[in-house]
Amino acid sequence: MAGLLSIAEPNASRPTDPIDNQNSLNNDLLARLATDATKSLQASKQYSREDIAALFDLPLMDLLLQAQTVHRQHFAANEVQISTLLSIKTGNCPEDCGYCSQSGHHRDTTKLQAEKRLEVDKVIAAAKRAKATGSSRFCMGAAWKHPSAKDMPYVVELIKEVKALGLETCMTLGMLDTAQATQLADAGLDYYNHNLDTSRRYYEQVVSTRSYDERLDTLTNVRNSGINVCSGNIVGMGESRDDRIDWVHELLKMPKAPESIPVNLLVPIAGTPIGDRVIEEGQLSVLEWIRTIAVTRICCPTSYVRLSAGRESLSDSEQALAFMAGANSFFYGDKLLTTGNASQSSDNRLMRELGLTAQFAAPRPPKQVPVMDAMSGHQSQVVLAE
Ligand code: SAM
Ligand code: DTB
Ligand code: SF4
Repeated sequence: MAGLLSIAEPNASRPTDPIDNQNSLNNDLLARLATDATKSLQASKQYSREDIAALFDLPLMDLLLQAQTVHRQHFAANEVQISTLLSIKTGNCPEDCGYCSQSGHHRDTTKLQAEKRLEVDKVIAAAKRAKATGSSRFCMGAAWKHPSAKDMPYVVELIKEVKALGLETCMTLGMLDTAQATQLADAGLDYYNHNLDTSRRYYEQVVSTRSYDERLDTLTNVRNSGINVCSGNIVGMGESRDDRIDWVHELLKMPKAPESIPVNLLVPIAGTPIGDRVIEEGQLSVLEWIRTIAVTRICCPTSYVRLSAGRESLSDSEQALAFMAGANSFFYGDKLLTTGNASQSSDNRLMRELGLTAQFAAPRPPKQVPVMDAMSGHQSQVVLAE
């Protein structure tokens, strides 16, 4: 157990009270965590819903220390993956997500200026700028329920051209069927982002135009296509701690945890139902977002956990705590999709001050298929041309 927490023996002479009971529960969990962390990379399977709830309940410093310990067992301690985001089709989305500036359902109140598909050369110019400033992944987002047949050649061209620059590619285009997922995989897409956003229970208070199961179906199609899965949440929409626990539990119920997990902090956008409510009632404590990051890190030890929306409003110290909690990826660039992001200059300074370095791109290996030699019966892997 070298390097892990030392667990204090409970003091038998003290009377038991609810706090003592909680502490001994925490100590049991910490002892198990210390053992689990030395086991296989599949540790994510081992946490039950009760375990996840107990992790959220840990004293913050215990939780942070444990999360940072798990982080260091699987990743270079001070290395972060850097992505840049670009909206390739903005606004007028037919979905009614209660937090989103881009929903057509809220356009009279958000007054967001909708835009058509961005021309390929403009996307490529933005990707080149992202590469020049140190990003290893370029993420393209479109405000669609799902891509249409006529959108597919456009997104396939973007994937190929962005990859040719030596960048990893990520897209978030709404729902995908199996054929679309395969088409994107064949084009070489490295990651597909599709967030569950919250628990199954709270989801229906957030969006009414699609179901949680439809979200899970797309994630299954992405996983089966061989594209890496990027799937995260939003913290601070008015959901409860139980909803955050259930969201983590959903990740663990998947056949494999997502390779990338963005933990968004709600950006309350005036004119959206959820944004307006949060602006009026006040935001959730940032420490609860940090707890969510730490629990996600412990439960999904080999996933990249990304600081996504919400960084613009955070102090250096709050962001440092988020990295301490095991986050190892963030969006770089002055804009997210429609809202501002922490500025590049403040991120450069923060990385220097924290001693963080950028990880270089590691594109998804080419697709391989098993083939059998008809004469000898010998099986081998063949690399498909992209
Ligand atoms: N339309 C696609 C979809 O919904 O999958 C892709 C774009 S959508 C904007 C991507 C994600 O951004 C959402 O799932 C949500 O998690 C996040 N997001 C959108 N608006 C946000 C906000 N105001 N604050 C925090 N996260 C937000
Ligand atoms: C994700 O989880 N967060 C990013 C990315 N995936 C596409 C989007 C954040 C959007 C924040 C609000 C906006 O800029 O419109
Ligand atoms: Fe559309 Fe995505 Fe915004 Fe929902 S989150 S309204 S699907 S762009």
